[in-house]
Amino acid sequence: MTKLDSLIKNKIACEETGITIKKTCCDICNHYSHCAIDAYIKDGKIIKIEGSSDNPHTKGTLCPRGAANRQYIYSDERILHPLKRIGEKGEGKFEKITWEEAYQTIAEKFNRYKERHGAHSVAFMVGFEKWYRPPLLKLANAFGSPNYITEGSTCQEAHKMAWELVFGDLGPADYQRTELLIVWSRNPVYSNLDNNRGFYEAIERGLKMIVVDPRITPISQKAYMHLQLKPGTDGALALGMAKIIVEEELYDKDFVEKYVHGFSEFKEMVKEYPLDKVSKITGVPEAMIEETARLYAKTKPAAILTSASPVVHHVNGIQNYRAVISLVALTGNFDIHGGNRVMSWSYLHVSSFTPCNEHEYVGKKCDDMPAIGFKEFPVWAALNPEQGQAMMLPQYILEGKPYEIKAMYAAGMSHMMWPDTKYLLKSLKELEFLVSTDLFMTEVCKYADIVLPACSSFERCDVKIFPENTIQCLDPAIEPLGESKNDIEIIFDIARHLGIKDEKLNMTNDEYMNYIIEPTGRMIEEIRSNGGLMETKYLSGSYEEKKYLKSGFNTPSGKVELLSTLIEKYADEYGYDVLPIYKPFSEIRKGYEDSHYPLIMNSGSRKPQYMHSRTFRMRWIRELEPIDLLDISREDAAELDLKNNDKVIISTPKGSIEATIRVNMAVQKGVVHMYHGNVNADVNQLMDHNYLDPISGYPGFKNFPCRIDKKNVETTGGK
Ligand SMILES: Nc1nc2c(c(=O)[nH]1)N[C@H]1C(S)=C(S)[C@@H](COP(=O)(O)OP(=O)(O)OC[C@H]3O[C@@H](n4cnc5c(=O)[nH]c(N)nc54)[C@H](O)[C@@H]3O)O[C@H]1N2
Ligand SMILES: Nc1nc2c(c(=O)[nH]1)N[C@H]1C(S)=C(S)[C@@H](COP(=O)(O)OP(=O)(O)OC[C@H]3O[C@@H](n4cnc5c(=O)[nH]c(N)nc54)[C@H](O)[C@@H]3O)O[C@H]1N2
Ligand SMILES: [Mo]
Repeated sequence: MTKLDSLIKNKIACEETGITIKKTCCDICNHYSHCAIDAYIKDGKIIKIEGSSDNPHTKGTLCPRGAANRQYIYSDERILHPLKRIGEKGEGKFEKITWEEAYQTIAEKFNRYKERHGAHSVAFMVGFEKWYRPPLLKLANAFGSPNYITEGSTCQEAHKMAWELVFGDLGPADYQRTELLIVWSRNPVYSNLDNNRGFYEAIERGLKMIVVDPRITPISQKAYMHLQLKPGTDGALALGMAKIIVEEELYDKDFVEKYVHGFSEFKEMVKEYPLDKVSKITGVPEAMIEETARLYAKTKPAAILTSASPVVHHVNGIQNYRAVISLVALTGNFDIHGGNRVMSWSYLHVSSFTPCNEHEYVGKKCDDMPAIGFKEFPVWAALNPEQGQAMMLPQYILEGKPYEIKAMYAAGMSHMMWPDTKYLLKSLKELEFLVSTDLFMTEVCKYADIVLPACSSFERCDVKIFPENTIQCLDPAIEPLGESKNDIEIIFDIARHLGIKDEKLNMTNDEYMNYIIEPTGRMIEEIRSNGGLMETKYLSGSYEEKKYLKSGFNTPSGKVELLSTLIEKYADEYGYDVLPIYKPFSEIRKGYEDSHYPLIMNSGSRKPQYMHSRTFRMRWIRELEPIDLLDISREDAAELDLKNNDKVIISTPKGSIEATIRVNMAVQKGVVHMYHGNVNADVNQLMDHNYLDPISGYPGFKNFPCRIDKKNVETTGGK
C-alpha cells in the first residue's frame, strides 16, 4: 500500500487526501446535549465522524447515535424535494413540485381557512425538535392562531407545571454541591450524556445517593439505597415520607412558617399515609422509607433530582410530582446551594447566564379563542398560555368540538408522540389540509397534502450557547441534500407567502441568528473569524441563593403552595384535589382494571442508542438488539414459561402487537418495559386516547395494564 492509499484508507484529513474537517454538531437528541462533531468531508460528502475534543461542553464525547450519524443524514428515507400527494392519504404516493408551488398552495389554503373558519382552525405543530420553535410560535401568532402545539404536551411542560404550582419556578438539583441526592426517576447515564462526566465526578467525590426507580439503573448500582417502587406510586411514597418528616418534627419550621401556604391542611392529609400502607402500595420496605425520610430531612443541604417525564407520565402524574417536590418545601431546600436551585436560562433552555433575545419571539398571545385543550385542562391553560395541549388535537379534528381544526403545519411531527396512534392517524385522515416538514418520509408525511424536505444540522448554519458561557457558530459541513432547506428559512418563506408583515419573520437565517445572540456581545461574523467558538462578552449575572427573600414566590399567594390556590379555582367544576393527593389505580384506571390484564406496561424508558422515532432507521443502531424488545422480570418469565428471544403478543383493551422477550434482572416482577417510537412495534397503539392526567392532559405512558401471551401458544389467563 502506498502512503497515499494508507492516508485515504484511514481517512486522514490533509492536502494529499483532499479530506477536510468541518466543525458541526449532532442534533439527534436533546438540544442542551448536542454533541460537537468533527465531520471529515471528501468531495462534498461526510466520510467520517468524530467528537470535537476542543468543545468545552461535550469534550469529544459521542454516543452511539452520534457515531452513526451518516446513516441518519444519508438515509434512503430522506425527503429530497417538495412533494404533493397524488394517492390516498396514508398510501405514500407523491409527485415532485417546486418550492414556489408548495408555498403558494399553503398560503392560499391557510388564508382561505382563516377567512372562512377563523385563524384558530389552522394549527402549528412542532415535535421534539427545539431550534426552530421561536419563529414557528411567532408565525402562529402573527397568522392569528392560538393553536401552537408542541411535544411539551408529553414532555417538559407537566413537570414545569408542578414546580410552578408549588414554587412558582423550576428548581433543578444542584448535584455538584449537595450532601445527599435523591435521584427520583432519572437515568442520566442514558438520557443526559453531556452531564455524565460531572455526575460521575460527583460520585467519585463521594456523593451520597438514594435512587427512587422501578428498575435497576447504572446510577442505582452506585447508590446508598435503591427504593424500587411500583411505577406510578411516587405520590404515596412521597406522602409517606412527608408524614414521617412532619410527625417527627424534622421539617424546617422557620421556612414552613414564613413561606408555606396550606401546611396545616397538608399535615392533616398526610395522616392518611402510614408506613405500612405506603409500603404495601409502593412495594418499598418500611425501613427504607423511614431511613430515606429521616436522612433527607436531616442532611443539609439535600437535593432531589427529578426528570421531565416518568413521574408525570401517569394519570395521577401532576399530583404525584407535586407530592415529591413538597418534600423540598418541607425541608427548606429550595433555591440554596446544594439544594434545588432556581437557575437562569439561555437560548433554547440551556442553563447559563448568557443572555439572548429568544424571549422576543416567545409568548405573545394572539387572539381570545382558547387554544386546543384549554377548555379541558384549565390549569394547563393558566400556566402555558402560549401553547395548546396537543393530546386533544385528534378529538378537535374528529369531533369538531368545541371547534374544528381544518388545517395544520406540522414541522417534525411523529404520530407516536401520542397514545392511541391509530386514533391520531384517523384524525389526520379527516383533517382537510396537512403540511408535514420532516427529514424523513414518516407516517405523518404519508397523510400530508404537501410534504416539505428539511435539512439536517450538518447542512445548515446554527448557533449554540453552552453552559460554560461559550457560543459556537456552526456553518454547513455539506450542502443541503436534494432541495432540502433549513426549517427557519422555510418558516420565513411561508410567512412571506401568507402576506405576514412581521419584521422578526422577515430575515435571512444569519440575520436571525445575529438577532438571537445580540445580547451576548458577539456577532456570528466575529465568531466565524475566530474559528467558530468564543466566550460570550456579557453575562446576565451569577447564581444568587434565596431569591424569594427579595421577590417572594411566583405563585398566586406569593408563597410556596402545598395547597394550590390555582387548582382551587377549578376544583369544584373539574373535580380536582387542591392537595397533592395520591390516587390508587383502582380509582384512576376506571374501565381498565381487569384481571385479564395483570401486568403493568412501563413504556419508553430511555435506552442509550434510541431517540424516540428517529434512530430506528439507522442500521448500526437497529442491529444492537431486537427492535421490538420487551423486558420482563425473571419471575414473570418463569411463570409464563418464557425465555430470551421468544416471540410474544402484548395485548391491552385497545389492541395487540408482537414483541421479542428479554429476561432482564433490572426489571421488577409485575412490570414489563418496551421502548416507544418504533413504527414496526408501536407500543403507543396499545393505549387509550382518554387515558390522560386530568390536570396536565399527559398520557399514562408509564403505567397501563397489559397481558403477555406466548406466540402460537393457546393460553387462557395471561399469567
Ligand atoms: N438516549 C436517550 N436519551 C434521551 C431521550 C431518548 O429518547 N433517548 N429522550 C429525551 C427526553 S425527550 C426525555 S423527556 C428525557 C427523559 O429522561 P429520563 O427521565 O432520565 O429517562 P427515562 O428513562 O424516561 O426515565 C428515568 C427513569 O425513570 C424510571 N421510571 C419509570 N417509571 C417510573 C415511575 O413511575 N416512577 C419513578 N420514580 N421512576 C420511573 C425509569 O425506570 C428510568 O430509569 O430523556 C431525554 N434523553
Ligand atoms: N410510549 C411512550 N411514548 C412517548 C414517550 C414515552 O416515554 N413513552 N415519551 C414522550 C416524550 S417525553 C417525548 S419528548 C415525545 C417525543 O416524540 P416526537 O416529538 O414524536 O419525537 P421524534 O420521534 O424524535 O421526532 C419527531 C419528528 O421530528 C423529525 N425531525 C428531526 N429533526 C428535524 C428537523 O430538524 N426538522 C424537522 N422539520 N423535523 C425534524 C423526525 O424525523 C421525526 O419524524 O414522545 C413522547 N411519547
Ligand atoms: Mo421528552
